[in-house]
Amino acid sequence: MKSWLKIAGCMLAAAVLVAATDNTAGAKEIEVKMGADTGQLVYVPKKIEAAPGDTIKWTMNKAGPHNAVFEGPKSADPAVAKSMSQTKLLNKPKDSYISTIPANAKPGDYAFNCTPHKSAGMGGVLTVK
Ligand SMILES: [Cu+2]
Repeated sequence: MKSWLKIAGCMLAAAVLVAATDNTAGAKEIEVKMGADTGQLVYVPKKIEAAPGDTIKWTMNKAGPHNAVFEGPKSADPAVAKSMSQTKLLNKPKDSYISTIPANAKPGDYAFNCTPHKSAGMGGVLTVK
């Protein structure tokens, strides 16, 4: 009985340790609509705040085709910007893809835009905390 308690205590301590050190434990998914419900060429929202390990779900909404390409030179870490980029154009409402913010992503701003609508101002900024 006593040793059973000891084992249970160790397991609990290990579980607490894992929860405290795993920074993906509280990862969240942020949904970004591509194209406003009213048909404007914008991302909704266009300002995103997230942490390493979080994911961004880009969903085609209105007035496609759209994509979501991060700009290396306007990002805190160009390699991370490239890894999160979604170059494929989506045209069908509700089609989506997911970008994961790497665990080692450098904090700072990452600018993104839509290739066909960049000149129309379709862009946004992800701030990694
Ligand atoms: Cu677009």
